[in-house]
Amino acid sequence: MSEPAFQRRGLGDVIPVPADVRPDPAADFTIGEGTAIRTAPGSAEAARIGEYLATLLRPATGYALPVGVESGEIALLLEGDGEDGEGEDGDEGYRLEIGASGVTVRATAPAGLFNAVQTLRQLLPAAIDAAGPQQGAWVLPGGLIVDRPRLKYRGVMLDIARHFFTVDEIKSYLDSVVQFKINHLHLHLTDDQGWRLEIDGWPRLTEVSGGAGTGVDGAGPGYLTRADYTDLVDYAAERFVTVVPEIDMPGHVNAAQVAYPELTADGAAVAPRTDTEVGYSSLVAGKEETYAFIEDVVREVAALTPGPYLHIGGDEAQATTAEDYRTFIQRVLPLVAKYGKRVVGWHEMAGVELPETAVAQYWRIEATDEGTARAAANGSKVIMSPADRTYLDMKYTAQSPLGLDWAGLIDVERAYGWDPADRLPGVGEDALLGVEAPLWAETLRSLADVQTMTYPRLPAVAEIGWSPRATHDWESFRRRLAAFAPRWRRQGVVFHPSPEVPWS
Ligand code: TNX
Repeated sequence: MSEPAFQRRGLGDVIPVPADVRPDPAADFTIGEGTAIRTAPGSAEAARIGEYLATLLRPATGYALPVGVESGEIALLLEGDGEDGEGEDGDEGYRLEIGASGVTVRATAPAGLFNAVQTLRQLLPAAIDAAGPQQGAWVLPGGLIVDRPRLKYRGVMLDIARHFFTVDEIKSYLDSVVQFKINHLHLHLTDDQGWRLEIDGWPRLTEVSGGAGTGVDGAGPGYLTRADYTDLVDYAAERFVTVVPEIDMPGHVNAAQVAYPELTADGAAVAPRTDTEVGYSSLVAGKEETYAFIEDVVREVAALTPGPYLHIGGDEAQATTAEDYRTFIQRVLPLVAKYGKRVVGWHEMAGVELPETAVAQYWRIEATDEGTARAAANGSKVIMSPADRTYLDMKYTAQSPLGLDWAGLIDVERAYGWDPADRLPGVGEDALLGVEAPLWAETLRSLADVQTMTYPRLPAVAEIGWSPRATHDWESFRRRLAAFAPRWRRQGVVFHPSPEVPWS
């Protein structure tokens, strides 16, 4: 590779760009043969994050990088930051000081230490991502970073219903997205073409609708057993990512009805679907069987999910009358609450009066949405996922072999050039829970396909969610983004080599 793998990095050369960066070029630190990692005494979490940092650095450096609580030039400490007061930076913030004699990270919570580790990784030369020992100087640029997120929720969504992705593929995806301080993974588990999560008492959901021939073009089989799902949730939690499970209803349910014909209006069997039509299936709002089914599913998903959210879809219910939609949503909202979860739904759900705790996810391309604005005025939070900016399944250009184009073409500048607080009238900064980039899988077949659509656009959405609005700058962003080419190549992450970015 021709790029300078050991080029010294600038202190602000990070995505998302940190809130406050004060370089001190006289205070560079070089990781050496004898460098050790010291973690907060008494904190198993800090020790685990220290070990995670060492695991990232050992292959390329070839150094032992022992982790302990006694001594070490790289310190990961849990405490108030002394100057601004305890807890000032919130759970995810951190303070990173790089000086000639060492590196000190201070955070009030383990999530902050983890975020600082992602920053440290990016501050090292690109060669750090090599699989084996490299000869060169592991210089960290000197100075101080004080960082915290603008928005609490920074998510990515993966559709495993249209095309199934395995636990290992999803784990690999998680490992790549956390580098950009993404902290929620929304799993779209069910749709017309497939049902991908095992549900106790309803075995045909996955036996039939997670079986051979399911998915777009019949590319299945595949589903997550309960153990798989738990394994994923744990893996995500170790990376400070909350899994948000989505069971889409009352539309997008053909796969459930294939498995259980009693969920249709007349109880007659329906055929499996492997095409990409939307808006033709619906659960039956006036049938008690519907709610018995939904309650079993919600109870099970809630029990398997430690995070606070349960996403009930609610989108594109064109086969449900407005009255039935209202009846249905009003029956399901209390069920989600009964099992201790906070409901999230696509913003169509906001056409129905919602409790303040409900979260609406805006996904359309229109400039206004009355229901979402009303929900925000009523105290509900909003996740911004406008399809014309954040949809990772939109083509980059008309020539993109993968993806759809119903929301337009989304190049990197388009993914970066917007602000979530300006997107919808009535939905300002205070109403935002955060941002999310959904990746629908109608055209995707492999992890490489997923990566190609995700990179380099996800970093744009991640920066919008994390970095202060005042730092927003396309020229700066594309220069910082360019530095990821050699990193992604070494990590085995495929990306679209967008010509807008001066790749190194
Ligand atoms: C709309 S976004 C959908 C999905 C499709 C997607 C394709 C949303 C809530 N519904 O069913 O997969 O467009 O871009």
